[in-house]
Amino acid sequence: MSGVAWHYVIKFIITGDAAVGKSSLLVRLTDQRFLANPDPTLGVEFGSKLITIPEENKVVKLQCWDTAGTESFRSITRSYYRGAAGCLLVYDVTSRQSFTNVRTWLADVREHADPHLTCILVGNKVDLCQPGPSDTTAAAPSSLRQREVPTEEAELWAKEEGLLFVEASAKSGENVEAAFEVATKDILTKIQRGVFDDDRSPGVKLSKARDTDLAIDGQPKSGCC
Ligand SMILES: Nc1nc2c(ncn2[C@@H]2O[C@H](COP(=O)(O)OP(=O)(O)OP(=O)(O)O)[C@@H](O)[C@H]2O)c(=O)[nH]1
Ligand SMILES: [Mg+2]
Repeated sequence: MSGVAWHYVIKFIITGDAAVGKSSLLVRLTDQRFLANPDPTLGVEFGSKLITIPEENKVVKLQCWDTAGTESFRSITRSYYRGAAGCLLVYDVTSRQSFTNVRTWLADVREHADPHLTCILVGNKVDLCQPGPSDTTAAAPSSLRQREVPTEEAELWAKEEGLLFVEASAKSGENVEAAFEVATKDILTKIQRGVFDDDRSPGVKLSKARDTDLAIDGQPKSGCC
């Protein structure tokens, strides 16, 4: 694929408590797979993915910085907040503590990131509280866990804080790409309104290619030699 087969590059950060599934969400997005025993992230990890937003007729390259949830890495991970245009603020729907702690993560992001950054609250691991014998992606009955954060409560808090919201599962893949898409659409709207631009916003980069050289399937329209 051509190196210029995108309209925008958008920088995302992924934050939240340790073990809520940040790296798993990124691996699901970029590699469409789930690791049962991933190593905890040491500092930051990076992943990239091209997505298409058909409604906007745009191809967007997501550059995602997946940060460690462990406290000892905070000063390193904070330095990656600067310049991000999007943030996935992740908690585990079976952990009340991880939801309580997203307040601290959000405060941290607001202190160190672009004030116009788009933030989406992601309640991960919904598969753990979804029984259903016909649903192969749901947890086996023995591994079912109690949901500790009701959807309505998280949704309400997200609304109060001006965040987008989705529940997802890195294990089943449910809503993973959708979380990034919803946030990306919001960022594209901000670009159109002039909130983000190429000069002032390091988290957003515009393609130098002409629009006519790009197709929404991510492939260049011409120059196939
Ligand atoms: N059932 C289930 N388990 C998940 C899901 N996402 C992650 N996990 C598991 O949760 C554990 C932690 O996942 P990670 O992706 O390493 O969590 P993290 O937030 O990146 O953790 P740190 O890097 O330490 O901050 C692993 O055992 C994963 O397999 C999910 O959607 N469902
Ligand atoms: Mg991780």
